[in-house]
Amino acid sequence: MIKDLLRRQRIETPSWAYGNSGTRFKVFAQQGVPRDPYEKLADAAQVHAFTGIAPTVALHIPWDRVDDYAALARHARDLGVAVGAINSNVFQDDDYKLGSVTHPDPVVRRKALGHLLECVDIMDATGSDTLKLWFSDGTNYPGQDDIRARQDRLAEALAAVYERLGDDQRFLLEYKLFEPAFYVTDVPDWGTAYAHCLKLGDKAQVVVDTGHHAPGTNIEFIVAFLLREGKLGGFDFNSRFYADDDLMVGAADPFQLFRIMFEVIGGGGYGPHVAFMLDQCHNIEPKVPGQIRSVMNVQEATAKALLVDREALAAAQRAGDVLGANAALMDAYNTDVRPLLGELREEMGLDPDPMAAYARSGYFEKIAAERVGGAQAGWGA
Ligand code: LRH
Ligand code: MN
Repeated sequence: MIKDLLRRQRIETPSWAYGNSGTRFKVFAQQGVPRDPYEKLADAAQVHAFTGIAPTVALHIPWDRVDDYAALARHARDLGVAVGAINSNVFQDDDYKLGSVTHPDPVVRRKALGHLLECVDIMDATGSDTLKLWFSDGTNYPGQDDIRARQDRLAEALAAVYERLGDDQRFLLEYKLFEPAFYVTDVPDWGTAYAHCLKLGDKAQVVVDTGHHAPGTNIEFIVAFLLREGKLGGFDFNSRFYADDDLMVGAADPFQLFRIMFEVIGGGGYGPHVAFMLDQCHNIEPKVPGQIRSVMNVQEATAKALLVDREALAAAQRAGDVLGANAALMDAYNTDVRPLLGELREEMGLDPDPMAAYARSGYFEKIAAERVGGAQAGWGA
C-alpha cells in the first residue's frame, strides 16, 4: 500500500539547478556544468535514472531559450524525461527596474506581458501544461509608487495570460515576502496570490515556495488552507535557515517538510494535480548529486507522512488527547524509512543507494571531461 503510493511519487527538477549559481558575492563555477538546455536535460535524466521518481524538468525562459522547443522536448523524451513547467522571467531586463507587469509605463507592461504570452507559446511547443509566474515586482521606498494601482496593473496582466491559456493549461502564481524589492513586493504572500487566482478561475492556482515566507510562518497551515480551497497548484521545494537561501529541501528543516507532506496527503494533494517541483541552487555542492539527495529528502518525508496512523490520530484528536495525537505524528516522523525506500528502489529495478550508485557510474567524470569550452550555464544575471 505505502510502496504503491511512493512508486507513484513525481518530483520535478529545475533546469537552473544544474547550472552555476551563487549570491551577489560570488558565483563559484564548477567542472562539468552544462552549457545548454540539452546538457541540462541530460543531467536531469541522471537524477530520474537513479531515483525513478523525477521524470520532468522545469525550464526557465530565457535561460533555456532554444530555436526549436519541440526538438528540445523530443530530446527530453529520448532521455526518458519530459519538459515540465515553463518559468517566465521578467526580473532580469533593465526595463523592469521599476517593475514588469506593474510598471508605471504601459510600454514596459506590454513588453512584460509579451514575454508571458511567449512562454505560453513555448508550452504549446513542448507540451507543457503549467506556466509558473513569479514577479520580482515591488518598490524600495514608501511613496515610490501607488500600491493599489500596481495591483490593478498586475490583475490586468494576469487576466490577459489567463485568457491565452489553453483548456488543459494552467498558471501557478508564486509569492515571495521580499527580495529583490525591500519595501513592497506586489505578490508578497499566499493571500495576495490566492485572491488574484480566485478572481480568475480554475486555471489559476498558487505555488508555495518554501523559502518565500517570513521566519516563523506555519507553511503547512497555508498548504492545508489552499488545498481546502482547491487552489494549491504546486510547490517550489527548497530549505532555508534565514531568507530565500534555496538550499536542498529538507536540509535545514526536515521536520517542516514532513509536516507539509502530512498536510498534503491529508488534504488530498498527493497526486498529479499538485506539482512537486524543486527550486534550488547548488552554490558550493555538486549539482547532480545535490538533486538526487533532494529528491530522496522529499521521498523520505513523504514515506514518514504516509506512515502516520491516521485512525489512532483521529481518535486521539476526538478524545482531546493532546499528547496522544502528537505522538501519532512523532512516531511516524521518528521512523527510519531508509530500509523501506531501499527495498522499494530494488523492486523498481534501481540501486537501493542512489547517491553511491551515481558516484560509481562515472557520469561526473564523463561530463567533466566532455564539457570543456563554451559558456557554462548560469543565471546570466
Ligand atoms: C524566485 C524564484 C522563482 C524562480 C527563481 C529561480 O526567488 O523562487 O521561483 O523563478 O527563484
Ligand atoms: Mn521559486
